[in-house]
Amino acid sequence: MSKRKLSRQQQWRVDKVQAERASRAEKRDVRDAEKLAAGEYGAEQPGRVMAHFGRTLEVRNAEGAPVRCHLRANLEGMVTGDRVIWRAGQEGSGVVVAREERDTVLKRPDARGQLKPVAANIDQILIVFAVEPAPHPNLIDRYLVAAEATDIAPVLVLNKTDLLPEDGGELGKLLERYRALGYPVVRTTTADEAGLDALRAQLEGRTSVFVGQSGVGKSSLIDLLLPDESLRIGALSEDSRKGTHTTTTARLYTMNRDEVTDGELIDSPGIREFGLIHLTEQDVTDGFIEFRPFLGHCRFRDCRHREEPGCALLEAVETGKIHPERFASYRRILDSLDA
Ligand SMILES: Nc1nc2c(ncn2[C@@H]2O[C@H](COP(=O)(O)OP(=O)(O)OP(=O)(O)O)[C@@H](O)[C@H]2O)c(=O)[nH]1
Ligand SMILES: [Mg+2]
Ligand SMILES: [Zn+2]
Repeated sequence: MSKRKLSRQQQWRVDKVQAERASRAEKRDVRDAEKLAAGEYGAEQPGRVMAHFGRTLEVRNAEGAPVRCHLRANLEGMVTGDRVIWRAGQEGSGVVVAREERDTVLKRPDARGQLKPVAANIDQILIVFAVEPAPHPNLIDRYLVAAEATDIAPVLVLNKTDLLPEDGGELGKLLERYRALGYPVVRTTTADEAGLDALRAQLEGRTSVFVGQSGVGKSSLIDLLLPDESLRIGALSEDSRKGTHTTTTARLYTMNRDEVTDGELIDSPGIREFGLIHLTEQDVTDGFIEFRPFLGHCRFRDCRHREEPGCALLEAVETGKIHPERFASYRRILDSLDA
């Protein structure tokens, strides 16, 4: 009895908070509408979302300058990289009134497993990993599967090569394996220019999002590529070896050369694990690109590539056409989908 009463009271409180929120949004909308009608906002113009903080956005105007904008209450879910229509208000701020169609969007599951957009209108995903903190065994495969499922081209970047042993170590070998599969790979270190030049060449003329574990050096690399910007970089402490989540929100930067835009870079917060629970078994299979020539050649049409006789994938592993570690990684990802 008392329990029910309490929950009714809780419900009432939740309703009240929601009603207040809606009424605030409504008031703001009415205010916007009045201002728009009164001509207090300028003409519609295109812009690009550089970063967002709740319902406040930083929009880049046509001249490349940042404008702080708020969002009309009927608009939701803007992300860094979105192309928008906005109108200038007084005092240098503005209001975003519409979002244009997205060419591409990178999504990832949040802590509760809900799929959330991270960045929009991007051409390539830079999967950054490092000698320290060392990648979990199948982290790179998980990123690649996620990238293949979005149709945005992935690029592998091994950073902190200054910490590699002379012979390149296990990670050096691993990287070559991915190069052999056809993925572009770049080795970098903030300690010298050679790798940065290769990275710059890979970024030119494209919009790229940097993803990867916290502490691998995403912000450090972008900071070096953009002499005019200064990014927050993780402290060099014992703790930062584990990654400290220094970057907290995705932000778009413009790479210029001779005053001409020559590529766009999006820094993103590091993540512990790239969950793939939003993908189907088929998506995961398709995400292993070297499996493709063998798919459809198993004896059984519904082969799940476990122990079935006449499985073309298992045969390819036997004959060395598919690397056994990649296949083991595939199995592990499938098992994690069931969990
Ligand atoms: N030795 C070495 N250290 C590096 C290199 N690149 C970055 N670091 C260091 O790695 C640490 C983490 O760098 P960040 O750039 O903050 O890493 P991040 O990937 O942006 O991390 P989050 O923002 O938390 O996702 C800092 O202490 C950097 O100085 C490198 O090439 N070599
Ligand atoms: Mg960072
Ligand atoms: Zn099979």
